[in-house]
Amino acid sequence: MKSRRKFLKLSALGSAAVIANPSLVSAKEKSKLYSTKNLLNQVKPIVVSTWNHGLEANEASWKILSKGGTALDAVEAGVRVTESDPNNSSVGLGGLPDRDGFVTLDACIMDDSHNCGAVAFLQDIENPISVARKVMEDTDHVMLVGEGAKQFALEKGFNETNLLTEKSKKSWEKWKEKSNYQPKINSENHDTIGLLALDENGNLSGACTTSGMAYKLHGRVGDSPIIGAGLFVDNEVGAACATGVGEAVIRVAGSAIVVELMRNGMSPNVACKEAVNRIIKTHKDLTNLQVGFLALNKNGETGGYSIYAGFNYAKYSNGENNLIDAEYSREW
Ligand code: SD4
Repeated sequence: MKSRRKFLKLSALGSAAVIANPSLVSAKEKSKLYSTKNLLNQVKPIVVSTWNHGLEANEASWKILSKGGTALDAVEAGVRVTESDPNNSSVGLGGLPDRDGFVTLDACIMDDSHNCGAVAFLQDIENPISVARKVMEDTDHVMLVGEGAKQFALEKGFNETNLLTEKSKKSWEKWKEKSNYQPKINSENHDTIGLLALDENGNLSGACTTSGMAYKLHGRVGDSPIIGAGLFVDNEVGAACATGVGEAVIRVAGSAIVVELMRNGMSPNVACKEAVNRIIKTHKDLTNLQVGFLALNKNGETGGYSIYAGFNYAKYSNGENNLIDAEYSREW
C-alpha cells in the first residue's frame, strides 16, 4: 500500500504534469483544479499589474486589500493612480493624443460575478475606470462610448478636465513635423495599465485603462475597453489582461482565451504563452507587434508572457511589491 507521504508526492507530480501538458487534463481533473480543497493554499490577497507604473498602482490596491477590502475596490483604486499621473503618457491625464490632437480614453472593469462596465473614446474625464464602474453599477449596459459616455460621466458628477498636458502636446507637435499624420505603432507607445486582484475572501476582479496608441486615427478604439480582449475575469478560474497592439489582441479574444486556457489546466504563465503563440500564428508580419498578457489564477498564481522582450509586471503579495520581467517569444 502506498504510504500517505508517497501518495502526496505522487499527487504533486501528477498536478505538475497536468500543468506542463494541459491536454492531459480530464473533465474530472479539471473540476478538481479549482476545488475548495485545492484552494487551501491560495495566495491572497494579491495584486498584479502591467509595466513599471504597476508598482505605484499596486500600492493603492494593497492598502485596500490588506484591510480586507474587495478586489473590485482595489482594482479601481489602483489604476486611478496611473490615470491621474500627468507624467504617464499612455493612460488618463497626460496621455498622448490621437493624430488630430485629442486625448481619447478607453477603460473597463470586471468583478467576480461577471458584472462589467466599459467606456471607450471618452474625452475630458480624468478617471475613465470610475466611469466604467458607474456604467457597470448604475446602468443595464456594459459599454458607453464617446460623447454619450462623457455626458453620462458629467451627469454622475465627474469633472471636465483638459487631459492634454503641455508635455504631451509638445510630443504630438514634434511627431506631426515628421510623421505626416501616419499613426505610428511602436514599442514606446505601449503602456496601458491592466491590474488584477484576488482579495482576502478569494474573489477576483480586474481593471484595464489606456489612452490607446499614440497618434492613432481619431475614433480608433483598441482592446483595452473590450471585455474578453483587454480584460477578462472568471471567478471560478482566474483573470487576465493585455497590453500592446490592441488590434492583435482583439483578433484572438486575448484575455478570454487566457482565462479559458487556465480553466483547461494551464498555469497562468503557460496560458499567456499560448495566447501569444496564437497571435504569432495569426500575423504574417510581426514587425513592431508587441503584445503582453498578464494572468492571475484563483490560487493566487501569476504569470506573464509577451511577443517581444521588455514586458514586465508588478506583483504585490505577502507584503512585498516587486517588478518581474515576463518571459517572451523573441528579441526585438
Ligand atoms: C491599445 N492595448 O489601445 C492598447 C495600447 C496598449 O500598452 O496596451 N499599450 O491598443
